[in-house]
Amino acid sequence: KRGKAVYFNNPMWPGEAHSLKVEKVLFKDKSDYQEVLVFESATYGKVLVLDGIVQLTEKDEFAYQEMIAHLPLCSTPSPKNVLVVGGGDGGVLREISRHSSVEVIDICEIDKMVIDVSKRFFPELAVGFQDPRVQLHIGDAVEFLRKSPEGKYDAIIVDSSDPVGPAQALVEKPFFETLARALKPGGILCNMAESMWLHTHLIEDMISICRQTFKNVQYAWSSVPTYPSGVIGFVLCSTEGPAVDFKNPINPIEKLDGAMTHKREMKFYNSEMHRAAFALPTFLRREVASL
Ligand code: AAT
Repeated sequence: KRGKAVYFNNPMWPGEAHSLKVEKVLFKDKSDYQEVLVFESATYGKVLVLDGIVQLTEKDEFAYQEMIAHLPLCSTPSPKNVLVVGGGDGGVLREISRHSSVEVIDICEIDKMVIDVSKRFFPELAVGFQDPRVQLHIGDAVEFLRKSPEGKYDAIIVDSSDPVGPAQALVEKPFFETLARALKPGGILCNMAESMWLHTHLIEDMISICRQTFKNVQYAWSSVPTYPSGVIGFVLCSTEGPAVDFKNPINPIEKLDGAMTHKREMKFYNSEMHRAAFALPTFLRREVASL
């Protein structure tokens, strides 16, 4: 009885739980930051879980990684310097590497165990680390951005976990200020922004913080079956500088050499999905008043 109650106690989604049948636990350990679990599921392939929260499954990871990477990178004419916050599995790196204009891909992940586990169990994602443009920094992104040179990046992608545990500070105003400072004029931020069904208040807070720091702020979303409520959102922001029209990709993926010739074809993102991602249901527009 007590065991069952624990399932429904996650503060991010009280009263509900999503289950996947476990065929075999492949790895379980406690890092300095969180509990790391990998299991083989019956129907979604291998699954990575941090502190009891599903971060990715082999079956649907591409929907999230492709959207969080290409929504910002296809919204900027020729991205050169890109930073990933979190994303230690390497999936977002894999997607960024399709963009041949990119010269530097910095990644700041707090937990080395996530990287090691991904290299061992998720080679299709960890392949992202093999790109010679990738520079890995292991540490807290808050500290990394505090020290980052001003105006370095064309795009920053915050692929971080939910704001319980090590990612808590990543949804607070001082962090967004350091992100804005690290971007070039007209540079773009794409931030994982939870579920419209479960977290309208979190989304509202994030959007209002971003509006204080950035010029242009938009919300987009995508379907990811194994994330709570089956959807995940993204806040896209640009700094003062050339106007950015997020809804119409200026750097369409269909025109990139790397996009289709890459060893692994894309499965989710295309320009039509990009435009569709910004269409918002009426309740969300109403609840997040400024959208
Ligand atoms: N692409 C997989 C999806 C993730 S992983 C999020 C990563 O962010 C984790 O590897 C975690 O260790 C890292 N992280 C958390 N806090 C910090 C920090 N302060 N600095 C650097 N990295 C950090 C996200 C899935 C979203 C799930 C939605 N429910």
